[in-house]
Amino acid sequence: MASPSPLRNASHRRLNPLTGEWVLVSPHRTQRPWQGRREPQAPTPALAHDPDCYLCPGNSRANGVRNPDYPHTFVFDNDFPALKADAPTTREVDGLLVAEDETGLCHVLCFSPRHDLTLARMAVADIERVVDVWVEETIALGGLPDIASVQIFENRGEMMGASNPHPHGQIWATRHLPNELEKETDRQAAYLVQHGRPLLVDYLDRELELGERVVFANDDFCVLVPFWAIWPFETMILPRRRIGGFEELRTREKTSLAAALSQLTRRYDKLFDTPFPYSMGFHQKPTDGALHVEWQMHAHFYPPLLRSATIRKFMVGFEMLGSPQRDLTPEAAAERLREAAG
Ligand code: H2U
Ligand code: ZN
Repeated sequence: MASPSPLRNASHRRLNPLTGEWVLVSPHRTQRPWQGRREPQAPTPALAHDPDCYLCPGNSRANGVRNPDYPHTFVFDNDFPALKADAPTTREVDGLLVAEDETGLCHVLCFSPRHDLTLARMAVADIERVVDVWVEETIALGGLPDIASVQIFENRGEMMGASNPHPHGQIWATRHLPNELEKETDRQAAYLVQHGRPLLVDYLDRELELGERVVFANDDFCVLVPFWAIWPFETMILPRRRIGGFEELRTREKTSLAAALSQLTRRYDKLFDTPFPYSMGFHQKPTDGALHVEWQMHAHFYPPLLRSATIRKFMVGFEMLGSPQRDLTPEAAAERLREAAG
């Protein structure tokens, strides 16, 4: 959609080319009366080391195992994993009732020994160590037989169900492609066949030409609010060259990715003057042994906040039963995030 577009002020729907799904945009609804107020800010953890935290160095976890005195990052097998490495290979089909085994590995990654930090408050050099672990985990888990996908993610903040304020993320490696990865793989593969270029390479080229949804860019990565964003301040981090997965990152690109993560999370915190909750994660090429030249790795940030530190967007009603809907346009959200610099 080249601007100015007649659709811009009317309700319309936008296609997500990565999934084939539509989002409803209702820009006129932002003129609705709003009697909002500013809430007291959520306190940030004051302790650098919390003796009651399961993730702090030297402490015992819920199952009694003691964490090492780790100086930077720390990876461990999730003590309550959603997946186990061993399950019989079976598939049961009874008409519409279809089930099959799913196996995999669940790791927890502490980003820092400091209990009171978040990505936004960590030094770029320390975030780079987190990126290094994501590379190592992708290579180690992705290299295992029977692992088709390495899904890296972080749930940040109580609002997103994070169990603990200690900065940490998770890595789930699975035998089958999860839904989102399967959709994105199919759509990127079809686009490559049809256009001869990767979908997200073409997409970023166009966004950089238009500029209106770009939040910021460095030498190797661009952060933007996608044209088809569902969450009010949803963003993507996209590499500027074609990179299928973490193991393809060059040294300089790891630094640039850490810098982009730092800058984005700082802007988020600034937006409502609160530690910004989100679910974020990286999509990368499947580790099923195929080349996957259609794949462009990227991060999705899905933050729920809409208007303030506590007023969030709910995905209910029409959104659960029909399609996601938003009032604030992606262009307006990008502008707000551009303004939240510093
Ligand atoms: P969140 O990312 O949702 O906060 O989850 C953290 C994970 O850490 C969660 O999956 C695991 C939980 O099972 N965990 C342990 O493995 N051991 C513990 O002692 C506490 C939490
Ligand atoms: Zn801690």
